[in-house]
Amino acid sequence: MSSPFDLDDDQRAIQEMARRFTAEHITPFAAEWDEHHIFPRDAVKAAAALGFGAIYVSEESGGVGLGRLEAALIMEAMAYGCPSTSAFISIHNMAAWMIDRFGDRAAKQAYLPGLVSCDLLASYCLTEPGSGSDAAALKTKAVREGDAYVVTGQKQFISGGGVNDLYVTMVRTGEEGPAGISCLVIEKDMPGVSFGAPERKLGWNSQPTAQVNFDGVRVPVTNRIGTEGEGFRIAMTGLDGGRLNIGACSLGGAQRALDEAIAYVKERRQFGKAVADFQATQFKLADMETELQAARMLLYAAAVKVTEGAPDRTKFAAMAKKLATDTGWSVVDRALQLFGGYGYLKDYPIEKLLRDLRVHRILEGTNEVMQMIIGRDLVRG
Ligand code: FAD
Ligand code: 2MC
Repeated sequence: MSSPFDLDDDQRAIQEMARRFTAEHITPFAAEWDEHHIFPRDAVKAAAALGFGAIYVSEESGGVGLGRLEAALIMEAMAYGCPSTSAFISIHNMAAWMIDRFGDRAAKQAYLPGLVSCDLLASYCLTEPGSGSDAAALKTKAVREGDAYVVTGQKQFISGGGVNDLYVTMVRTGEEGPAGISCLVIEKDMPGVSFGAPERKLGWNSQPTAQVNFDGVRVPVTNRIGTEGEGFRIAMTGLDGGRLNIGACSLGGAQRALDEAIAYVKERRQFGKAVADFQATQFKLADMETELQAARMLLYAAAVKVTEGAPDRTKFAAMAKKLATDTGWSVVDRALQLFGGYGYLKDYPIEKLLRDLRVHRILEGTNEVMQMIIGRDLVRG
């Protein structure tokens, strides 16, 4: 894979390390994890040993303290082996960073050492049965009683739901709308926390997705991240980075599909020659490569903006997420076409990539929500 950016030596070393890790710990097992719905806890722990559980958590808190471009390089590399597993690690990184960036000393001390080593795994809980895209309409209530909040409500589609230890949860502590939302860290074992059955999904089978229920859960006030009413901004700030990572997962999965397709068409013969020798094939590959590199360039540029806190970072993260996930899907679809009927079989990795990448156009904000963020920014007076 040639890079569109002049990555520096450190970035290349990080990329290389993530590729080697993926080849050893992820790629050989991904099909089995998918088929048998195995959550690869050991592989996640092994990733944490390289610092991949806390890529942009500060060094002061025990993290690696890297930027978002480095995170994207790591997510992209791991997604080459399994987009679902890479995305799971990405969500953990987002939740850990939120605690590091907005939590007070007590919350950081309580949770970050375990999160960095992935002895503790974290979920991000925003979506509810009645509020997906309109996230600020969430209803999960947290009522202050002395030194605790009593939390009641339901979160829907939570990645890692049931297996993870911590749930970074957006709750309503005040008025309707975004200003009434706060962010709490809720532990799996707190009385009143329960989980729905794992959802049966098209892809993302190496990690469970489940409803998380809160029934009068007493959460210490010290587990609040940020001030009361700051939760929505914290949630959205987390997603600026999360969306880059999901885009990077699409790039990695699509690059794998492109590489597999190139190898296949060079071998496969029809009409007396290799399928690679048809100009139609070469034109298709040319478009796949061009579109993938363009999406990668935008994503890396957006990552630098998020690292730097640029004023237009949210718009760029949204543009990058939309372009990378739409392009990733379309590249994998064309790769499957180049495989002919064999692409549809589980004997090859393409159909899994297609299933895994489809959901990237939906989660961490649908691509229509990305258009909304970009469009609003353009017409704002
Ligand atoms: P809806 O919001 O009901 O949208 C339905 C359709 O309407 C979509 O096409 C949408 O784009 C469109 N639409 C909605 N509003 C508008 C508008 N104003 N203009 C134009 N079109 C619009 N959430 C979490 O909080 N944590 C997680 O860990 C998590 N993991 C997930 C894992 C999986 C496998 C899946 C499938 C989802 C996960 N989600 C998670 C939830 C995900 O973020 C939501 O599914 C997503 O935000 C969309 O919400 P929704 O499904 O309620 O769709
Ligand atoms: N960074 C910082 N602050 C932000 C922000 C960002 N990226 N985006 C919004 N805010 C602030 C904004 O400035 C405003 O604050 P103030 O009133 O002080 O000016 C406040 O938040 C409310 O913002 P909006 O007025 O834009 O809120 P609105 O309700 O109109 O819509 C929208 C926001 C649609 C962008 C948001 O609801 C959204 O992103 N929806 C999609 C939900 C989503 O992405 N879910 C993903 C769940 S996680 C997941 O899927 C996983 C797999 C983990």
